[in-house]
Amino acid sequence: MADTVPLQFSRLSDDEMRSRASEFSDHLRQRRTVRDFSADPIPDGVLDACLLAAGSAPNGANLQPWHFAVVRSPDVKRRIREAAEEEEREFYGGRAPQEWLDTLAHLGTNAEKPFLETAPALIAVFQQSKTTDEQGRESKTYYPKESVGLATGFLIAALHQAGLATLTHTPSPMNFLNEILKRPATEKPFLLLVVGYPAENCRVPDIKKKPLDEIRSVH
Ligand code: IYR
Repeated sequence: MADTVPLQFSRLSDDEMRSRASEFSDHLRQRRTVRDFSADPIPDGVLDACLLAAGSAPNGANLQPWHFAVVRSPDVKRRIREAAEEEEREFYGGRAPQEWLDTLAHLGTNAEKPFLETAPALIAVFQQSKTTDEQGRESKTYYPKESVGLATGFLIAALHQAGLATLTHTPSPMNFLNEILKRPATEKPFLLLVVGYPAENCRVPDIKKKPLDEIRSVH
């Protein structure tokens, strides 16, 4: 058992809880996936603060089985775009079953991914199957996919809170990310996050989220 420290936690009034919950909810509900990015740079320090938030996510045995590769180099972004578009051309050109393409059609996506070069930053999120714990011992990780999913959720929320737009991009397979970013085979690409500001006059699909009574039951 690790040493213990006092929990930092402050209880809020009922009213304060309700107003914080609804303000946070309203703010997160404004987030939209953006596919049309401006090239404007991100201020120094913003991404690192968001990554620290991501790294605080709950995870299996506190092994923190994630790695975030931040890409700002135009040359590396270009190589990622070329490799992703190659996969996407196969996906849209035959690999994806027609049923999948039909379900996706309303989003208007295709194999062209110019945002991978336009956006000021890409964050490749990797899931580690092995990691080194605080004592320097190598360990197999537990619940790596769930852990990395939670960390990515924290990251997307933090980036939104910081005033940045994101796109969750998952070219499949994404193994080219290991090669380009020189990550070991024990790390599996989980998601490629495109980060920046929306282009001027950016438009997004007119889609709706399910209402509460469709996503929750009370027991
Ligand atoms: N990875 C492809 C296809 C795609 C799949 C789903 I499911 C989406 O919600 C969006 C896109 C692409 O990025 O175009």
